[in-house]
Amino acid sequence: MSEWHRSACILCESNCGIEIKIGGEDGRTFERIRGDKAHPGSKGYTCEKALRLDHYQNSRDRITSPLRRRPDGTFEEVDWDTAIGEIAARLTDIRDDHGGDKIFYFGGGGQGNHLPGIYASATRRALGIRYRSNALAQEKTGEIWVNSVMFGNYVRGDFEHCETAVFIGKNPWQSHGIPEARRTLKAIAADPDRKMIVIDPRLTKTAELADIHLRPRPGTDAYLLAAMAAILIEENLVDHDFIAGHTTGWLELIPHLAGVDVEEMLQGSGVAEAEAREATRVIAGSESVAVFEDLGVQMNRHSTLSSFLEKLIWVLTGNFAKSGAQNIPTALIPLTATGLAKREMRTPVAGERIISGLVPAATITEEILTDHPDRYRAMLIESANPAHSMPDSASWRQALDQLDLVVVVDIAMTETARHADYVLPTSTQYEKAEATTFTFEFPDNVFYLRPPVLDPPDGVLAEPEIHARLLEAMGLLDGDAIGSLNESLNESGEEFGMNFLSMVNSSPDFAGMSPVALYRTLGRKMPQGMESAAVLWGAAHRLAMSNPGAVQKAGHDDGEKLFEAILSGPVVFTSEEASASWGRVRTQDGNINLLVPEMLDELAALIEAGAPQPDPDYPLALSAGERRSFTANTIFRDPEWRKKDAEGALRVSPGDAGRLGLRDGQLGLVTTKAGKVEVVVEVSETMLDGHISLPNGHGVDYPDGDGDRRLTGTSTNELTSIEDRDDFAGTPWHKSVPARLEPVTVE
Ligand SMILES: Nc1nc2c(c(=O)[nH]1)N[C@H]1C(S)=C(S)[C@@H](COP(=O)(O)OP(=O)(O)OC[C@H]3O[C@@H](n4cnc5c(=O)[nH]c(N)nc54)[C@H](O)[C@@H]3O)O[C@H]1N2
Ligand SMILES: Nc1nc2c(c(=O)[nH]1)N[C@H]1C(S)=C(S)[C@@H](COP(=O)(O)OP(=O)(O)OC[C@H]3O[C@@H](n4cnc5c(=O)[nH]c(N)nc54)[C@H](O)[C@@H]3O)O[C@H]1N2
Ligand code: SF4
Ligand SMILES: [Mo]
Repeated sequence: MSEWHRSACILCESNCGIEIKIGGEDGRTFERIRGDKAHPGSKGYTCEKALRLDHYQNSRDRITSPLRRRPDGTFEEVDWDTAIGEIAARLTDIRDDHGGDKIFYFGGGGQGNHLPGIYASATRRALGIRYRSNALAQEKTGEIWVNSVMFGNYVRGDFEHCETAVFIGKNPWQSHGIPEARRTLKAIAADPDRKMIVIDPRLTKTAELADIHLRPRPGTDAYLLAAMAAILIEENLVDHDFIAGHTTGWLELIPHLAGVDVEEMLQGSGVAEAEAREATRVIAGSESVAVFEDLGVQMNRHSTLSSFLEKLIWVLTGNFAKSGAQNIPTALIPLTATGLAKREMRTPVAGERIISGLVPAATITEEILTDHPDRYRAMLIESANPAHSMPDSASWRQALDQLDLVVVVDIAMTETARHADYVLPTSTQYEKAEATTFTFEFPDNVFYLRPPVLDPPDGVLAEPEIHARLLEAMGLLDGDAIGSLNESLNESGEEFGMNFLSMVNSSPDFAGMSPVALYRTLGRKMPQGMESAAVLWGAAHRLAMSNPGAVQKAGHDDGEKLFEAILSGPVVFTSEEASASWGRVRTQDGNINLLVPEMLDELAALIEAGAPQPDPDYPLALSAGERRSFTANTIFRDPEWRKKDAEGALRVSPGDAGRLGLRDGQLGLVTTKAGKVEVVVEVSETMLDGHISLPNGHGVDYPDGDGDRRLTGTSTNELTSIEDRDDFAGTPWHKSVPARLEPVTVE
């Protein structure tokens, strides 16, 4: 019998609410999927990808037994006690011999699951793990740093209500990331009183809807944005009242921007001056402007500087803390560490800047492939596939093989898992309660704890159970504390709450371990499959204490009521006025800080360097990893999920194709410093001359019906290099990899 179940899509940060009809012979097939109209965030919206989620749930690559590597590199199945016992012993030895800080933690969650990382924080704390990273450290860390310095917090644009929407290196028609993306874009395009500005070298689906489309040459946004900031000053388009009332550093900033030669900067980006001036005037003349910068600038040259300039443009025009502009949403659990660290942390070998607690993704393998005494010795990888997703896959394979111990927690046998010593199989995101911290809605912010829709198969464990067992096996979970908490839980919820709070307050060690402690106590009282929700009890109480007004305005009297609401389905957890954002600006004086010396130095260096010069060996800029209709990182492994673009074509402009003698559908050879691949060429009017592009998420292998593994498409990180990265944040330049292209001649 088929039944509908409520859940959410796990393919991008929008996490749209869905309903899944489960049926099939085994009662485990996702037969149909539709948008959940009752979800307060997505209101029934989905894109075409959600309908394919059966390829995630019922993948042939699923693992259902712990695996241990044999000396010959093959894997054997072992039982959980053996796996946990051996891993615990080896982690303990590595900690004793080299220090817990030589054990590296990577991952913690993907697009749909952030609870593993929260439970893992207990394991990190218990083992003394100091260095960690995840996908954010190859895209968002530059922006996070700028946000911390300017606002002391994380900001997001309100596209639903803005007069003007600006997308910089962001293609929400395909990548989403704003609520009900396509509906929102179409509404802006259809309204003559609203405007859309897109900055992208490519004529994307989003750009087709735009009023103004600026097409910088790949990797040159900093030049364009510097020119736009300078135009604001030159034409006196800034909001003087806002600047005087809410910012610090304006007078000192002026000479830095007044010194920018608009014409020269625009030559650096290839954008016509009239277009850049028009876009700047539209921004300055709008009642409200929402801005989204994404991978096109964040995985590119001068990315941190571009983030700074982007934010200057909307701050100087007064677009903060109001409807339709930038705001600071509340968080049940913050996705990033906001506010500035008291002391700047650096990585142990390369001395790179650590932002938001994350080691730059591009530096990790350098700090393993060395004989430096402080190199990382072991890695715990959870819900991530760095050997495919991080820059320079070859260096990852080598680094993983060199480590003393690699443990991977995943649902599938991934490119990364193949280099592990132990692979621990976990339940899918539809077999356990899951949630994300991608809660950026404003002013009504939504959290969704999805209950499981299927039972897990025998042989897998959810991540909180894995962490709890590991800590117990290492003797690092305080049994007396757990016993005392369980006793008070038998008394009453209130008793438990008081006991828990006093333990957290009196012992930092216990506080660090508290997610697993909650799981081992409160988790046991939760309905089956909901145990991993335990940690949200603490989060709900914390938020209700720190922001009672917004929680109550959303209809929850206190932390306990909020937790109950979270257990019942998708919920608006805070509701507030736009001006509330001011209360969350955490700079020293509560004003927005305009003067960021590190970025002004980078701006001076950019001006000094002049327009970028093409490399004759690699005359093209390759965007390695464009979002298309049928890409979803490596969440789907089965290539059958794609209805089109099965091989992931390389897009080339008609001009370049003509010059290179390439026809549509022909094979081309792409060469970069790091490697060469043969690809199918798609001649596309959407491309700017000099710019070529490959999709993300391709190039994974998958067993066919006979169990033979077949590789489909190009794995872009076979073509990327770790040294091509932002000087400041260490984020890679994936969107403008120097490349050349030639036809493949068939003998
Ligand atoms: N379909 C689909 N959607 C996804 C994902 C997916 O895998 N597939 N992944 C999700 C994830 S993890 C993320 S982080 C987001 C990313 O979402 P986006 O950042 O929107 O995705 P991309 O297509 O990688 O890059 C955006 C745009 O940058 C442009 N670009 C390239 N070079 C430059 C440049 O030099 N300057 C400018 N201004 N633009 C440039 C590209 O042409 C592209 O249109 O998408 C999410 N949504
Ligand atoms: N060249 C290039 N590289 C890129 C990009 C690009 O544009 N160009 N984009 C980058 C971006 S923006 C991102 S976000 C990263 C993403 O890269 P990663 O963070 O590595 O994420 P995914 O590819 O989504 O892999 C997620 C893993 O989680 C596993 N998984 C799924 N469900 C569960 C679960 O419930 N528990 C556990 N433990 N595991 C689970 C999946 O099987 C998969 O192995 O890729 C990046 N890599
Ligand atoms: S926008 Fe599409 S991929 Fe993203 S969560 Fe919604 S349905 Fe899934
Ligand atoms: Mo991402």
